[in-house]
Formats: sequence, structure tokens, C-alpha cells
Amino acid sequence: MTRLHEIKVPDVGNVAEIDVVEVLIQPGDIVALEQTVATLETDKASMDLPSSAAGTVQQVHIKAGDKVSEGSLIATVLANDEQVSSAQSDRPIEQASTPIASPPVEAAVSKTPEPISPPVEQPVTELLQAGIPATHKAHASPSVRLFARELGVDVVKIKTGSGRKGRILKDDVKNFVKKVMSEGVATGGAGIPGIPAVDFSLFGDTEIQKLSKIKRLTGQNLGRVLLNLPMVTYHDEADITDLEAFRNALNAEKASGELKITGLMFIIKALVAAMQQFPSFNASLSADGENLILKKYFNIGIAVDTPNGLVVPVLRNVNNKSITELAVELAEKSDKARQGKLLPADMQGGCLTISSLGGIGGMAFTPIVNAPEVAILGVTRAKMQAVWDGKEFMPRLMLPLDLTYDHRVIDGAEGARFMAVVKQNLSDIRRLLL
Ligand code: CAO
Repeated sequence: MTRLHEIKVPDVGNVAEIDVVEVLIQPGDIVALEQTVATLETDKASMDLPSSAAGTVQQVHIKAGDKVSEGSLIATVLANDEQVSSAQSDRPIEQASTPIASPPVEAAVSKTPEPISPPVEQPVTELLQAGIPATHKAHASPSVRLFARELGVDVVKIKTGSGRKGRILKDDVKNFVKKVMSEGVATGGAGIPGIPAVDFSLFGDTEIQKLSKIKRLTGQNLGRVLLNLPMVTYHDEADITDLEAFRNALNAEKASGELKITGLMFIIKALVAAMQQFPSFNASLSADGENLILKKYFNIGIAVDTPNGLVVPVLRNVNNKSITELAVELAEKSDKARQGKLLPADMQGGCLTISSLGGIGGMAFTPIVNAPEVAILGVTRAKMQAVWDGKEFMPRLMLPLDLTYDHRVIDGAEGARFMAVVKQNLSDIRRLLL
């Protein structure tokens, strides 16, 4: 038989005006016998209020912020006779129109009013005398502590919660776990010890500057890539003397104020031509590491330096675009990037990335692959060098190139051959027509 059962605040000793800090049920919920339905708190302790019946919640009579005392009505439950704690009052129902969907309850039926859940780490006798179990100094109810323990979280580390007076709620535990997962590297993820915190103010004045969202996300992503990809960087240089002469002649024809062509446009084209010869560079490893997904499109990401951090807009179908079209598109996208106006779609679908520091300087660096891509090409400043041509030293403009690749997909010899083709394409751009 089913009955309307009232869950009330049991005998909690001589305490009135108990705060309701969290209500964990709502009408329609199915509760199990002894399941925590609310968290109550006095100025000395907090406690979980267990359900005295199993069934479907019909009405909830309290909300967070209310004050209750012994006998206050908490909720009404359409309960199964078999699963009601005998001490609390029930009103039989004449006609229970729908059968109760009983939750899988294993708990035995209590013969006495159910005491409030036992305290966790509770040494305070005066609170026990008052009939109220207390909790550890961190401000959280036993059920939240239990939940935290199940997830391996030490509630003390959460410090302050979003509940009243900084109480730690279940959502705070979930958010803490999410944060630790996403910042795994910074906090010592993958079993690697984290970097210990240092109080720098001991050594002199300091100032706190918040990292931009882009910087934080980039940092997390780069950390994840470093931990997941076995990467190798291969360094080489391309002779771009003839390319530079052609480019300068081209730019000299342009009216003042017209968009100039930088060497980067030729690097993009030379790279894509090499990718057409080496399909494994235009690929991604499947998540299970079993297959290579070969791409039939050629989209190149370009790392752009912005005041808020590094972003990578993607130039699509580069194989079908002219050098001038690429220059216009990159100018538009890098402007948009620097104004913080790139949309997520502008940064998706890249096949390989180029990170060019050539406008700034440098001799070489080791860029980090923009996974799930399999390689990234780093470029630093071209420099005039004396190059031996077999007979004499000739002044040649040499462009340093750094190719980092995912060694699970690309072997060292393949990387070197790929770079040889990129170099050839740059040294003699007529090859790009082939
Ligand atoms: N060698 C010599 N000169 C170079 C060069 C190179 N490798 N690359 C560019 N230059 C020259 C250009 O020709 C241009 O010269 P002029 O002023 O005489 O025309 C000047 O440097 C500035 O070029 P640029 O940087 O404005 O243009 P770009 O097409 O080469 O690059 C872009 C565009 C968006 C990639 C670049 O502006 C940028 O943001 N680079 C930074 C990328 C970055 O931060 N990477 C690091 C990622 S890892 O943390």
C-alpha cells in the first residue's frame, strides 16, 4: 500500500532556529530511505537530514535560507509502506492512482527515529550532546564531504564554497574537479609533481596580473600536447635569394599603400606543395592511435601574435588560392585576430600550422605541434650568408626553418625528405607550378 508520508526534522536536542543551507530534492524526485534530503546548520555544526521514507517526492516545504526546528515539515513523499521509518506520521491514501516507482533501496527499515548521519571527523562532544553531529572545520556537510571523498577531493583544498557563509556545496566539489582536470599540468597532472608555490614578496615588490583567457587556454593546450606527443624538431635552411629578388620586384610594382607580399605567402605555398607529395603530413592520428586520417583538403593555420596572446586563424583551401589572395586573406584574419574578433570557426579545420617569427628575428626555435595536426613549421629571420657553391663563397639569403613533427606519425627520414622538398620549392618557386 502507498501512503503520503511527511518527512520532518527529528529530535535534534535542545536546538531551535536551525538554518536550511541546501535542499537536495524537488517534487517528482524519487528518494531512497535515509537518502539526504537537506543540509541543516546551526552556528556550531551542520548535518544531513535523511529521508524517513522511500518514494516519490510530492511537495517540498522548505527552501535554502529558511529556519526550522524539531518537527518542522520538510517534504511530503508518496511512500511505499515497506520503506517507511515507523516513527514518522503517515496519512494513508485512499487511492494511489499510480504505482510508486521504488528506487533500489537496500537499507533496512528503522524502528526508531533515524538519527542524523554520523559526523565525519568530529571530536566535539558538546555538539553531540546537543544531538547534532558536527563536521570538520572546512565548511561542508557530511554528504558533500562523502561526495568529495568519493572523487578523491580533500574539501579543505576547496577553501570557500558558493553557499551561504562560504559553505562548500556539491557543485563546488564538481567545479573543483573540473578545474583540476583542465589545469592538470599546472597542478601536477599525469602524476607529475606540480611547481611549488613561492611567496615572491619575500624577495621584493610584486604585482599580480591576470592572464588573458587566450593565454590560459593556450597554456593548457600546449601542456596537454607536450605530455601526449613524442615530438622531434628538425632544423634546416632554405636559400631564398632568388625568391626575395622576385618578391622585391613584385612589391616595387605596387602603388604606395597597396598590400605588400611578404615571404610568408610563398612559404605557405611551398609547404602545401610538399604536403601534396607527402600525404602523412596532411593527416591526423585517430583518437585510439590505430589509424591515420588522411585529409584531402589543404588548410593552413598561421600563428598570429596579438596583445591578448597567440591565436591561429586558418586559411582554407590554400592549394586553390593565389599568392595575392592569400596575402589579402591573412591581412584580414590577422587584423581580426588582433582586434579579438576571430570567431571559433575562423580557427578550426587546420591541417598544418606555420609559426613565423621572421618579422621579429631569431635563428631557430622548437615550435610545439598544434595537435591533432602532426607537424608545425617554425620560421625565423632570413640572413645573408657566405655559402660555398663548390668553387667560391657566394652571398646567399638563407631562411631558417624548424619543423616539429609527431614522431608517432612521421619518421625522422620522412621529416628530412619533406623539408628537402619545402626547401627546393622555396629556392626555385617555378616548382610550385608543377
Ligand atoms: N626573414 C626576414 N624578414 C622577414 C621574415 C623572415 N623570415 N618574415 C617577415 N619578415 C619581414 C617582412 O617582410 C616584413 O618586412 P617589411 O616591414 O620590410 O615589409 C616584416 O618582417 C614584418 O612582417 P610581418 O610579420 O608583418 O608579416 P608576415 O607575413 O611575415 O607575418 C604574421 C604575419 C601574422 C604571421 C606575423 O605578423 C605574426 O604575428 N608573427 C608572430 C607569430 C608568432 O607569435 N609565432 C610564435 C608562436 S610560438 O609561441
